[in-house]
Amino acid sequence: MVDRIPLSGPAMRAYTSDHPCTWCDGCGNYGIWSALKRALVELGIDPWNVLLCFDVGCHGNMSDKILGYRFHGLHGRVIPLAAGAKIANPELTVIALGGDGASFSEGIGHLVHGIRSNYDITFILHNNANYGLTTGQASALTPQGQPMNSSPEGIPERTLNSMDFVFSLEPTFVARGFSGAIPQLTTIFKAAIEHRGFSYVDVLQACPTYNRFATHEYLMERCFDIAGEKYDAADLSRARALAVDTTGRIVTGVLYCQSAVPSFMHQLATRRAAQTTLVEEVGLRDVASLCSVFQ
Ligand SMILES: Cc1ncc(C[n+]2csc(CCOP(=O)(O)OP(=O)(O)O)c2C)c(N)n1
Ligand code: SF4
Ligand SMILES: [Mg+2]
Repeated sequence: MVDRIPLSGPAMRAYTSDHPCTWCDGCGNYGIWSALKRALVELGIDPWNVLLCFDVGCHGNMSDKILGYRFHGLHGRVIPLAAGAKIANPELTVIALGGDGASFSEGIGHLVHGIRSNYDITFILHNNANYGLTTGQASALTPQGQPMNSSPEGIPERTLNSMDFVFSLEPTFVARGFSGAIPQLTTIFKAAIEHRGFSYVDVLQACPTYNRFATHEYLMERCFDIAGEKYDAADLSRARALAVDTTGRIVTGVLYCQSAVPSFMHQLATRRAAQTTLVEEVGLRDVASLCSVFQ
């Protein structure tokens, strides 16, 4: 893995868009945005070799604040979009970015099948523990009883333990980062991109406007980098126990990595012997006669 910006390859400006950011002051999306660009640059990935797929939400507004190929899809549907693109062109680096609202409610089924299929994509969860874009509604990851804009008395439902849920699906890569720790987040993103399978990265993201319970300061005090300790990231049950327990310190870093499980394309019998990508196999077709049916 490259630790510094390489002498050749893209520079940060290759990913720099002219569009100004519109996130609130202090929003954790700034940190995730910076770390993502830095990770791509440090890995020497040019913008024309990456596809960034965005869900709908505050985080999704990153789609025109960064360069590279980008797709801004429907709420909760980012994983199938990204998986389809990767299947069509396995040579692309494909990254999907989604919010906690989208990923653990509208799109939870896609998350389940993304992990079990082990598509070779990186999934970055912008976990601000609320529906930010729709002005601070409770999501499945908001603490039970926490007063929110749409539920001043707090929601009655129990909070979904997202990490326990993800580990129950036998993932091949799980990491947790914090939007205020950009160098560590960069290292995590690089490891996730390099993993050959579905990489799940939970980023605890500050949302000063609507999340008053897990603030930047709160996360700063509790987040602890496991990279500084002797740690075996191949031990699933230890990783799961560490990930689930956030009562004291919150363990961050690459928590689990299993590279022996083949990715979806390597399991797909019909593609195993293929010498070309599906994108290369798509021929040019004249669809004029087909369109005439609908005139
Ligand atoms: C199927 C569907 N449901 C709901 C919405 C409305 N909606 C748009 S963004 C959003 C909140 C997004 O929250 P989250 O996914 O956590 O992202 P954040 O804004 O917090 O980054 C909602 C409910 C929608 N566009 N489509
Ligand atoms: S509402 Fe929260 S997540 Fe959305 S831009 Fe503002 S601080 Fe960021
Ligand atoms: Mg959210």
